[in-house]
Amino acid sequence: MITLLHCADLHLSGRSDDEMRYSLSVLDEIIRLAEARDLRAILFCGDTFDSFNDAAMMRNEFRNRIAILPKSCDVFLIAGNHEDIGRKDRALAAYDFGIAPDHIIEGVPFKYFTCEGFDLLAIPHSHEYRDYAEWRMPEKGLRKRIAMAHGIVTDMVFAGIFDSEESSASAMDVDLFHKLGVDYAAMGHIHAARSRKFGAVDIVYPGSARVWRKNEFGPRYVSLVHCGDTLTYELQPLESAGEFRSIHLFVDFDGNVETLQELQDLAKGWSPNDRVLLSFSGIVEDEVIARGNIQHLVEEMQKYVRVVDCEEHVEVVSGIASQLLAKKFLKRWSEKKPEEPEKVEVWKRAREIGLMKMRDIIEARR
Ligand SMILES: [Mn+2]
Repeated sequence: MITLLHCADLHLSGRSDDEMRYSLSVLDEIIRLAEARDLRAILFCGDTFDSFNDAAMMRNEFRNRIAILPKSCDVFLIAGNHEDIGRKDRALAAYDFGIAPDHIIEGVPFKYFTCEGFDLLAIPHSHEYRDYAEWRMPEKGLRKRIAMAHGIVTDMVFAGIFDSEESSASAMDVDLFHKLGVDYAAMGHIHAARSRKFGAVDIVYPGSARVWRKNEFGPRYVSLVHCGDTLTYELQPLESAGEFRSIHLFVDFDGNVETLQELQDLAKGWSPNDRVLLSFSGIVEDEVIARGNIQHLVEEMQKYVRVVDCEEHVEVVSGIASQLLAKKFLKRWSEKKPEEPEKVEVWKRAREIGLMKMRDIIEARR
């Protein structure tokens, strides 16, 4: 029994110092995993780099890490759609990534390898795969056949899983894997982890190996593929990748935001590698006070996680509290303060809704 590591969409990026440090820390973890597990191969299934320029720029960083791997661990890398960004007529294989140049697969429909303990069909990202019926490869023997590819498998389409980035790739038919006798399809491109068995083939998307952008929720994984007479796999979470978290915070009319203490308690369950989106919404009388509070909270939370993103949907209705209609409303409202603490939030929200209505009425009169 041998073990391979299937990793996808690492998106190594030099966009900023933090992005570079963070994305490389995930590669470091993958290399540590390979050492500890005595892996036979690592399969980088596309979008290993965020763009061709990132690949060129970060090749030394990549090579230094690959150099740590024991000689018994082979490395294969297929081009994804992101390696084509800014490619011009350049070839990845012309650069020294510390990988045997013929293990970098690009610019061909596919490449076939006979390895110790498994066969490998490597399919780089392409605009179409329709000619697969003509692909010729050796008769399947006893060894398991593993494919690595970057794109969408049409049969994996469930409502709502693709966004514009993901639907940019061309689709493959699951029949491609059936026809070519594939037992395990190591897929890249879809950033959420999902897998499904179709007949004899396991189609596995481990998801992006790191948080690449907003809304990539949940742990990030690589897949460990155990291959012998039988084939099994397990998704291994990557600690260094952290998680994306989104928290909605309410700004009240006076510009106060939820207390820092509550957020700090929540942060106890977070990892320093996490990325958190704080989105603020509410109606305020004075934006300067509200933004001061928001800024303070964001700065405090930056001590707990790698990145704090901030979205503000704050409406300003200045001077409304001095309007006669609003004054009456606010007087009534303050008299209705509920006794039960769990109802206070609803009561506060009623003030925002009421004041919004007031504003509409006042503006309509003008
Ligand atoms: Mn990707």
